[in-house]
Amino acid sequence: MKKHIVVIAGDGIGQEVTAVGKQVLDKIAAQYGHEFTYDEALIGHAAIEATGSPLPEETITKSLASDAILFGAVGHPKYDNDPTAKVRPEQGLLGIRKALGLYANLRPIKLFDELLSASSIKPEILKGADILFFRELTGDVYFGERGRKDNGDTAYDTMIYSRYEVERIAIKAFDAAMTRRKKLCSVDKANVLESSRLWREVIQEVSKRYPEVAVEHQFIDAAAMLLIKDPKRFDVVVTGNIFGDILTDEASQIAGSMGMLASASVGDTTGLYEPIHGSAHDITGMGVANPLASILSAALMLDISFGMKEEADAVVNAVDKVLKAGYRTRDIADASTPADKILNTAGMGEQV
Ligand code: GGG
Repeated sequence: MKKHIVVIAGDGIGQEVTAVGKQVLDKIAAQYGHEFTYDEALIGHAAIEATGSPLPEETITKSLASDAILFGAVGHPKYDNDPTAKVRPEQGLLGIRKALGLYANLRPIKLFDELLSASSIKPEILKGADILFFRELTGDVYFGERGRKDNGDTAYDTMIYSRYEVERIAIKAFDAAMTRRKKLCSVDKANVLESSRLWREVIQEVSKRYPEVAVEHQFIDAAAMLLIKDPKRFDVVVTGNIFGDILTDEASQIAGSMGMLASASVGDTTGLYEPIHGSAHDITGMGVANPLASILSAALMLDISFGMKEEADAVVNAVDKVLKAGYRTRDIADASTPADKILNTAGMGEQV
């Protein structure tokens, strides 16, 4: 099969891990007789430096013309320390999700047994946990009206959702639940927030079309607690943009590290595949970032965008094998990992 992929590596370790994700795609193409062609595009701080914009028009054009996007990360510490900056790297990522209509962000919390000890949660609580998060991606406080008033002394961000926005992500999550253990947990804050009350109303309406799926509703605070206390109770979790962002960072500790979690952003156009982690400037340039989230994102691309299930499974199995052989990047290593098994970014890529 011929597929055209746009690589948007972005900032910081995004460059380092995406190079490895692409290497794995190349290996798959060679092994299975596919032809993958690539183009590159700018985003985030790298794009601001080159063009003045965090999301150049060319990046959108190239993305729309592609079969899939392999994405890295955006961010730069200089903006974190400048709250008045009007142009920021993150606008690139939010902008491309919106421009491409990528409203559903799938974040599988896949626990490799070999990494049970890498988590600070007890193995007996973790073993068998398998959760698929659906984070809504184009609404919420991320896209609601925001601003300052009272001469800048008061700031506001508006949490906003429409029935249509909730319904379309709900359908994706219920469809997924039907292919899994038929359990769906919707996370909101309906005891306080009006937008959450609409969220819950729509989930309840959509659930009537899926009588086989057992639905529960949790408030975000309770969900955050239950995720650590009893992760196995969850199958599919559907939630809004900000709650999903926070909960999945928390859930990365079930998988052992932020460096393990892949994601797929899908919706109206070309799918975008990226690790959930950011640009991690504290380790940028050191060559030690864990590339497995990028590799597993490439596997999601093969499966979801290209329908190459066997190839996707081959990638996941390769990761499993490498972990079983004891290889670790330093974020998933522990005191028992022999020094010669601790690999850098390129070394882990080579093993996979
Ligand atoms: N690969 C994910 C990434 O780059 N995250 C940085 C970021 O700014 N994310 C915004 C968000 O998803 O909430």
